[in-house]
Amino acid sequence: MLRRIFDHILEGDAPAATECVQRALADGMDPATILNQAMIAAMDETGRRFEAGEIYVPEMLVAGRAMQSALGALKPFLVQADLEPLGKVVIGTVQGDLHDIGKNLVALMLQGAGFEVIDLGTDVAPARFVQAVREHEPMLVAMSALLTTTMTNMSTTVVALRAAGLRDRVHVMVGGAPVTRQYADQVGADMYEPDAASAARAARAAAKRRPSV
Ligand code: B1M
Repeated sequence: MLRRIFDHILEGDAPAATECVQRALADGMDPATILNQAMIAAMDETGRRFEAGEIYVPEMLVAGRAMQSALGALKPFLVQADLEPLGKVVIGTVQGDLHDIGKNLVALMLQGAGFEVIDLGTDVAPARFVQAVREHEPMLVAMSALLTTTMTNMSTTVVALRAAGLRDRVHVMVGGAPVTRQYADQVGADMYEPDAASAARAARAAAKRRPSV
């Protein structure tokens, strides 16, 4: 079943991928295994094939759509309804970047961990992050980037938060494939997390302490 989910996502067959995920869950398969071993593995293989020139942007796009659709089937298993609210998180993919699968996964896990998530979507300009912090007063700003050319906008956003006098009121977490802990330190973020599950754990821990700048 994992192999079939992997193949359907790679082929961009959203209905088949979603149906297989539903069947795997109904058979009692662990959601994290489905996510990591089939779904994220299929995205990695898509990226490998794209880099090797074996597929092009349209194929990558349909694989991404199949992934999003299959993630929908996983959602009820990743979000627990009975957790106490822990505060608000403003999340978005940084300016210039349209990748949202990882960001959506992080948003889902944060929701599952008990946060109210304000999702600003993709291609989020620093000024929009600033505006959302003013409006919603979150405890955490979470930024995702998938491109080496856009990750620099994490720094621009931190600078904008600082200029608006808001940086010391929020924790800042960054993540996404090209981002590292060292890069997070460099851009003035408080936290770097490599995946959605660890992002949710770190956010829960951060909710218990004041932001440090
Ligand atoms: Co794009 N793309 N893409 N793409 N794409 C990559 C990222 C790439 C690595 C492919 C490759 O060449 N191997 C490459 C980037 C190279 C680089 O910069 N180093 C690339 C490129 C080049 C491009 C374009 C420039 C292609 C072009 O037009 N010539 C273009 C850029 C468009 C833009 O953004 N301006 C482009 C477009 C696209 C699509 C639109 C077709 C599509 C996106 C669809 C969508 O997101 N709705 C797409 C896809 C699907 C990919 C790959 C194949 C898959 C990305 C993905 O969803 N992975 C990708 C290759 C790859 O990643 N292996 C690739 C699964 C997802 C769950 O992982 O987002 O890493 P990820 O999230 C992880 C962690 O990183 C972490 O948690 C998740 C796991 O639990 N995480 C966080 C993410 N955000 C976090 C935030 C946190 C904490 C953890 O805290 C706040």
